[in-house]
Amino acid sequence: MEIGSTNWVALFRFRFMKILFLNGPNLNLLGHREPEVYGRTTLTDIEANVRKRAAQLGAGIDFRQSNLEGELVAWIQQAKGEFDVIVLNAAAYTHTSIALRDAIAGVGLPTIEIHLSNVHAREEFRHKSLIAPVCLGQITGFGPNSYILALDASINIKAK
Ligand code: DHK
Repeated sequence: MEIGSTNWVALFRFRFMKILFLNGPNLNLLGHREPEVYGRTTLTDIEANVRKRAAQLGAGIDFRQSNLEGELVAWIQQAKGEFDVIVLNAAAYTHTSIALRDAIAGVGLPTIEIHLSNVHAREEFRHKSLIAPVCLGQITGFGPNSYILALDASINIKAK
């Protein structure tokens, strides 16, 4: 249906891109935890910045943290049909979790792996990411800005 130059059907179908930000274990301690590595910015501050940028870009976001592997798996599974992209800082589970990797592969949503620190410049056990092969890409080492870079990257992902 077109009235004047407005395509109302297209407008009705249009919905904002929705991005799910997931944070793994110990990220609730940001701001106090090893500040020489992770800085002084809290996860609440990061969320506020992400929400501000998302509003500018016209994207909807949900921002969650869990210390439990199973809860992260459940959230990835539930994201299907509700979110367009997952941005995942799996924290230590990055290096250990086959369960998270299988959830990402099983759900098939575009997923971006992020880290505050440059994991490749740290201990050897952090160089290996079990989730990287099933993610679109990795953003690592930009501190809180890793989240903003991932948000910008998400916006540019074309729906498959
Ligand atoms: C956070 C963690 O908690 C570590 O286990 C990862 C990641 C790196 C980060 O830099 O955001 O190795």
